Parts: sequence; structure tokens; C-alpha cells
Amino acid sequence: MYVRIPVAVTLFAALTVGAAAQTPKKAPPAAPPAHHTVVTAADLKWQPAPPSLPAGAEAAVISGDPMQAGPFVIRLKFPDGYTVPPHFHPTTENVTVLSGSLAVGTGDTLDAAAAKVLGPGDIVMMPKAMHHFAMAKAATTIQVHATGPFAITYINPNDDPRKKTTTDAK
Ligand SMILES: [Cu+2]
Repeated sequence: MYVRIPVAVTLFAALTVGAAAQTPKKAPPAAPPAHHTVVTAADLKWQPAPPSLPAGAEAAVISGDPMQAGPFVIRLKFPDGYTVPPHFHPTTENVTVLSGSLAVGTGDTLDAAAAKVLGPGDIVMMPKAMHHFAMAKAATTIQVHATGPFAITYINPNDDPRKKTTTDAK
């Protein structure tokens, strides 16, 4: 007790002096937001996923911007059988399965037998630069949270839908 009391008094005095200062050296911190942000499922604006993903997926941005620096949250809807060939990202990708069934695997070869099947509530975290792939085993919705700028590099350049010509799409 003998030691603690003087320390507390000194700290209190310092706080009091600081609060009474007439010329603060920096602007006071901005007030925190007064409200939370609610995004209902009905609020989501679904649109075709970016051309960096194989055709057929839909995407909705919940927060942030995957193209800009900083955290973001998006959702993706895949039709049954949708496949994202082996690829990697410059930042860690975190995927939560919301509905459906998603098989995920690692490596440079799409190996369905080696994939782990995830269901609603399951999460997979893919460290940056790790090679991985995914296959929807049913109509599936996932949520991705990661840090932008986000990008996707396919192990096999021929898998990149951005590089495919209309001739390839036959
Ligand atoms: Cu990925």
C-alpha cells in the first residue's frame, strides 16, 4: 500500500494537468462513430464477379475495397461445380463458408481427392503466396475477408480467365 498510493497520486496529477492545458499540441482525437453499420443480406448488391475469376460467380462487397490498401469483406456465390483453379494471392485470404459446400486444397494441381470439404460455418485461411484451389460441391456462398490490394495469380497461365480469348471459350 505504501508504494501504490504515491504512484496513483502522481498519475492522477499528470492527467489533471494534461486536461487543463490551454494549448494542446495536437488536435483532439476524432469522436468515435456513434453508430454501428448494419448490412442485411437484402442490402447486398450482387453482380458478376470480377474477370479475374472464372465466369459464373457473383460478388457483393460488404466493406472496404479489394482493389485498395486496407481490410475488406466480400461475398461470393458459386454455382454447383464452380472451380477456381490453383492460384495464389499477395495477401492472406480468409474464407468462411456461409452456405453450400466448398472443397479446398493446396498445391499446383487441382486434385479433388486431396481437397478438404467445408460446410456452413467452416473457415479456411490461406497464407499469402500459398498455392490453393477450390471447387463448389453445391451452390455455395462464401465470405472472404482479407487485406487489399487483393489480386489473384493462376499457377497455370492458361487458367487465367483474363487471358482467355473468345476462341478459347468455345
Ligand atoms: Cu484464393
